Amino acid sequence: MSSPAFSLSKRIRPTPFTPRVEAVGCKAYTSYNHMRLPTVFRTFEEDYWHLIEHVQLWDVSAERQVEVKGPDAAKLIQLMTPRDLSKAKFGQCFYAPLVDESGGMINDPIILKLGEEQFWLSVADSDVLLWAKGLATGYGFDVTVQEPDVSPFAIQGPKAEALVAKVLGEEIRKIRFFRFAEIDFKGHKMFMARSGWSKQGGFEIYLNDSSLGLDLWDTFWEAGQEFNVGPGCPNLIERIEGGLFSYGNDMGYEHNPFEAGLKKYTNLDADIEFLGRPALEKALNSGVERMLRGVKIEGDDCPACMKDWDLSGLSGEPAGAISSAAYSPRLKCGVAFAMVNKDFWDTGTEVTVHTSDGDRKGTVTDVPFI
Ligand code: THG
Repeated sequence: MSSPAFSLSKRIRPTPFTPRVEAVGCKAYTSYNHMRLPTVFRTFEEDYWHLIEHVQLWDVSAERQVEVKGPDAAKLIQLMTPRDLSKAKFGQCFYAPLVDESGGMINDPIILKLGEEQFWLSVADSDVLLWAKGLATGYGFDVTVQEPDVSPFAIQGPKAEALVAKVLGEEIRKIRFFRFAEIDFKGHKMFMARSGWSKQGGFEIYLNDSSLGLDLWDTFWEAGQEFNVGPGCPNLIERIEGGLFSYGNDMGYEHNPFEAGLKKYTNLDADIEFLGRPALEKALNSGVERMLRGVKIEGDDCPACMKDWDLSGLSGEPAGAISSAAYSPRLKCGVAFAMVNKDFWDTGTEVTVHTSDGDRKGTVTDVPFI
């Protein structure tokens, strides 16, 4: 049975790189922040091997920036997240859960501090722009909240550093993980961070002028020939192996950061003011009933692309649900994330995975898998 195609229109916005992404064989998009995010070029598995062996150019423009600027910027940003940003400095990136008044997750962006009064939230797929505008208006904050013309372009893979050094100069090797610096691309100043949604290493250039998108792509493409550069995108297999959670798939509004496995980015002990603090304190004290965990699934493939499969204990009790799954060519089994009920979340617990292709044996594990 073939599934219907997804109709593209202006509401699923093209990016500054779309013509190139399509010219080099993008096979499918997902919609992310109302924009096109490529999901596959050759096959998930071919894209995966190429990513872990070479270097890829990724159009991750859909990771939109929500810019908060003005005298109350730091206050508004802190209000949105339980991660302590009081000591944040220019040049640092922070992975942080955003939570609402009830402690539910609104998003899990990377936060960049551009100045004392200027931040970018590099957001996952939910409407943080509207949430931030609403808060700014409701609290009467002296800030502007807008989406600037900024489109992240990622260079990922083991040869990424060599390629980026060739194009932008040896200095870039000094940029540390989750730090950003100003770069010069043909006379245009932009920010670039050592970050990206893979565990293979690499950089993200925050392209700040859409009209330069094709030139940026072509420059890296040509310089990358000697490194076997290829097109790529966040890869389902690699990101599950590496323990990278996808907002909207693995967690959403209905989960708090503890359930989402993001406790280490939640600083309840810090003297900071954020929405949902009472709810999160309560959740921490009473403990949560479910948590995002890894599940290894037996078998030499992983069926279908929709993975909303139930889990049960060996005597049939409900144990949770799978949220993402793929076959791992390196581990030679299925790897999945699942929201797992408390009684089953210990490492090594055996469960039954009710896949669309029949039942499989599963074992609860820690993430990352690799
Ligand atoms: N890059 C940029 N924006 C983004 C993403 C990105 N916005 C949406 C989405 N991805 C945000 N989610 C994540 C999740 C994990 C990481 C980055 C973005 C990540 N985590 C590190 C890890 O797991 O190893 C740890 C980071 C830390 O501990 O500080 O890289 O990819 N621009």
